[in-house]
Amino acid sequence: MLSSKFSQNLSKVAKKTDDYLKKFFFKKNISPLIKPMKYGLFSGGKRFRSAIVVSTGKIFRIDSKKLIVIGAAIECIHSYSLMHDDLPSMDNDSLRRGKFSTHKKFNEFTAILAGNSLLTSAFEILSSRNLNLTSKTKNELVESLSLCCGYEGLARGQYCDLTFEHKKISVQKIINMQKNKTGKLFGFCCESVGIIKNASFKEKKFLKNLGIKIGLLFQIVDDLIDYYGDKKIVGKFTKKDAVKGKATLVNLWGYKRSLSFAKNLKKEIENKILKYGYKSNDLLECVDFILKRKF
Ligand code: GRG
Repeated sequence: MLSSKFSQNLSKVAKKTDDYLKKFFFKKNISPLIKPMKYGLFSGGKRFRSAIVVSTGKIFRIDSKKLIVIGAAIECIHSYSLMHDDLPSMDNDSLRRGKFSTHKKFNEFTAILAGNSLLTSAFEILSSRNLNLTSKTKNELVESLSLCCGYEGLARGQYCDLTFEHKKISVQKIINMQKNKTGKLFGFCCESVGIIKNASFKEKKFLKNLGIKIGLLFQIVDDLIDYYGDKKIVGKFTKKDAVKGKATLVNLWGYKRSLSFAKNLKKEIENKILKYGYKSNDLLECVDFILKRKF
């Protein structure tokens, strides 16, 4: 069972993130791309990445307003990645978050351009004057987010995910692909807090690796949900990974062994977080949610 305190916290963070994003895009209705961008962005995502930023920030007592801005930038990139992931040339999915994927609702070129625009919006948000951080800190945030999205991060992971289809891929290669595809953005969720705090290089690296492991766990559970989940609850078609010959632990090992791997990974993550003591309770709740989630 999900703790009601966690559900309330997640809803609060989701609302604050959405409020920020609605305000950010409010005055920008002049572009015809705003409508498909908003469609992809406000289609009912959990805003879990934003919750990871806020919970990690709590450990270091960082002003939650700044954390919401960082979370909003990350959610733009996350929504962009889903819009492109659903395209016919990628995973070819017509359903996302219980609604038509953006290219089904509009068309392919619109989904590509609206996605690209959400990517650049993330950097517009991070470099904005309204974000009360020094230029040095903003530069570091922009540099780190750029690295985690592109050829060494999400795009690389997605490239491997697609090229690995219907091939026999080793466990280590699957894990590396998932760390890039999903883990790196979670890595930035945690590392960004260290950057704002002006933490040591060692601490920032620790936070980044912690986030990558959290993201890996999130992806493995996503694959478990694809195996057993209900389309109505998940908001997208399930049982696709087997048909597509996706390189996942579930397809390689089966459900039981993958679940046991996920449980051990969760323990490893919890042990790492414990060094922060009681201030890390919210982050521990987030990690707990990952294995309990049904959507
Ligand atoms: C984004 C820079 C960039 C490149 C595009 C298309 C692509 C490269 C990457 C796709 C990566 C991808 C789709 C990863 C899947 C991650 C995942 C488990 C998504 C589901 O996340 P939830 O459950 O979704 O948080 P909601 O709908 O709640 O937001």
